[in-house]
Amino acid sequence: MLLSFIQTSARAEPAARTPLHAMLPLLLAAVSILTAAAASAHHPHPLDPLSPAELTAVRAAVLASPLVPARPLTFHYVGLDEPDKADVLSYAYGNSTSSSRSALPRRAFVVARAGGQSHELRVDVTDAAAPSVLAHAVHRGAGFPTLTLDEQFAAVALPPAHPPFVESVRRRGVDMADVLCAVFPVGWFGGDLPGEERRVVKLLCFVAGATANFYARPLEGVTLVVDLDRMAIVGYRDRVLLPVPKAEGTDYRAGKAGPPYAGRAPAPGTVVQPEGRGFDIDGHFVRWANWEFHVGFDVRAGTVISLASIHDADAGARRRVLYRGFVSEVFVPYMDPVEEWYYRTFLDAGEYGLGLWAFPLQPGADCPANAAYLDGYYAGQDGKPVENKNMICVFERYAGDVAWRHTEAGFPDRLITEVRPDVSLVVRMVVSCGNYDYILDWEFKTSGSIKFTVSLTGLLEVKGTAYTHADQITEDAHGTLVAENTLAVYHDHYVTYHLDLDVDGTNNSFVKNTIATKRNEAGTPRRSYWTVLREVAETEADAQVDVNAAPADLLVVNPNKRTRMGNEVGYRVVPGGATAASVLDDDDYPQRRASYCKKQVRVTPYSKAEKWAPGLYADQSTGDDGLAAWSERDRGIRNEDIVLWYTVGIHHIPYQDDFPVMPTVSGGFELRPANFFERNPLLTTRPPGLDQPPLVNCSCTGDSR
Ligand SMILES: [Cu+2]
Repeated sequence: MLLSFIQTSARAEPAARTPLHAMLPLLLAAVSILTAAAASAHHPHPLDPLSPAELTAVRAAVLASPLVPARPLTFHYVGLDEPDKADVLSYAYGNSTSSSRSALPRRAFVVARAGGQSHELRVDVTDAAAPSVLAHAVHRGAGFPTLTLDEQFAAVALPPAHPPFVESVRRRGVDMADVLCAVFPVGWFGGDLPGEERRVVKLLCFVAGATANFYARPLEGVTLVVDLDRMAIVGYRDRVLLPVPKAEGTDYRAGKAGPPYAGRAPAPGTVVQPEGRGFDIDGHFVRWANWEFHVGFDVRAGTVISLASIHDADAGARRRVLYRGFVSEVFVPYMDPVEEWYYRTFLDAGEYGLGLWAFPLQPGADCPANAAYLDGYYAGQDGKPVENKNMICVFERYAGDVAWRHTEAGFPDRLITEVRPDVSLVVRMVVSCGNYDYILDWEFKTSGSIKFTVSLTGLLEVKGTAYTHADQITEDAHGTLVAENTLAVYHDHYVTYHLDLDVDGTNNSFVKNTIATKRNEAGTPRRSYWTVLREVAETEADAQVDVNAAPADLLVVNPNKRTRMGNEVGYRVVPGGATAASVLDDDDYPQRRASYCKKQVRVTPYSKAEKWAPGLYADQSTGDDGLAAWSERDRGIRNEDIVLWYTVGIHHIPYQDDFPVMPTVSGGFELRPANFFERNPLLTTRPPGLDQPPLVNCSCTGDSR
């Protein structure tokens, strides 16, 4: 949302001294704009993200197309239009050898704005030297595409030239050179027929001054409205005069927040892998231990994992787990109904772009010393490729955990102990979407599990207030007083994953194994016990699950594949500590836009068009073309190609400990094999120390007690 990264990356001076109008040129210097790179000698994999050369070709084709003659034309989304799934599967798992596989077409899906309309284009770039527009349509429904960085920078440059704003800043005794503004989507609150709404955003402004944490110092009460198509201020209100919170105690930068540093520090440490990394990165494919998967990038979703499969040593075969998975949306509604806050109901992926707001990871801090890094490329507003360095890291995690163990003390003459240390592979991206930071991890385990972890950190969104002590608060303050004149407002985070699971094949079913209490009628002294009621979901309605409603195991199974014992092979969805669901009223507008957030689990039949939970056009969306609306058709999902949608949810009541920068809080879930393997796939893993140096944990078998 804002420009704070510029000061640290491109300027040595304190952030506070950078006036608003100086921001845009700095940004342009801070990112490297690439010209067309030489086309790769190799065919890209069909799921590879668009290369710089392909992005350049997309731009050329769109700008040359007579279908969209209006200018200026701005690019809001350019992403891979992946080939049909059947074609990708036969490419990836078919019988042909890699040398004989013919390349699939390379196509881009584009959303551009021109002439006050949103245009959708499909562009073929199979031959990047001769790209062609295959299809074009004008979006007629509600909503607008993702905001570009350039238009946000242009918008936040407007207020200092707006006389009423200058007066508001003066009234608060603030130096305009210390003021920074940020772009806030307006949400949707009824009104405006689709196609008639204006593409507007609100601007809220803050004071940096002596701190980098300007979010902690809002110019509360001042709201500007900007029409992005006209790039002009079309609304202004200075509703209430409140103190600007002081800068003292808000900075988080080393040297500003300390010394003194707190307490005794942990000893320095690093991960050493004497034989080097245990994984290979071949193009976009990562191969590690028994796992193989493709790592892609999308400017809206960020990391995209595809074609994840696991080698089953007992079966001597590679088995499919996941076709494609990514974060579909991050919904963050705030819970203060006043004028300056009621509309803060962010859809971070659709409105801002998770990949767009992912910044270079810091080696040795964001990711351990043994990490490898992947770059990403996206199209800027002008369509030219922009390089995003070190955006995804991949590393083996030696956390000191145990994969499995047993000590057997039952023999009178000896003690048997077998331990296998846990090592996993993490794929990480960090999204710094304005004030908040999301650390998004995919963790692959040799047991076959995939763990999804969302870690929240960064800066709270706070509201200026007259309160200086909690005792003064006599009515609902909608937040926690975390500092003088500073209320951290209640809000939610809903991170929704799109997971096209293909468990051991394309067609799967969704199974609910509900724990049900039974009365004992066996004549033994027990009064009750529980057993499992197994239900296979027939349609989408059967698979909308509130995981807190009743204890149950939720599985995606392949009804066409069974273990030797006759159990259907499957994967289990294991919620992990962040299972909040939205408690807003059903008729509330943000709830209608993200109504899927009332259930953590949903299942839909696979449709290439159904990627984005709030719909393709998230900005000012109405919910009429999103996950919940699609599911109203209540399509069949039994033994079909199905997609699991899982929402990690956190009700966030802030506390003082979260201020001025929040210690990381994590939640997530796990996909865990459930009758997928014939037995524990780690049974035959070699214990460390047997024929290797004892580097991690230990394993010992002996006679001594
Ligand atoms: Cu939060």
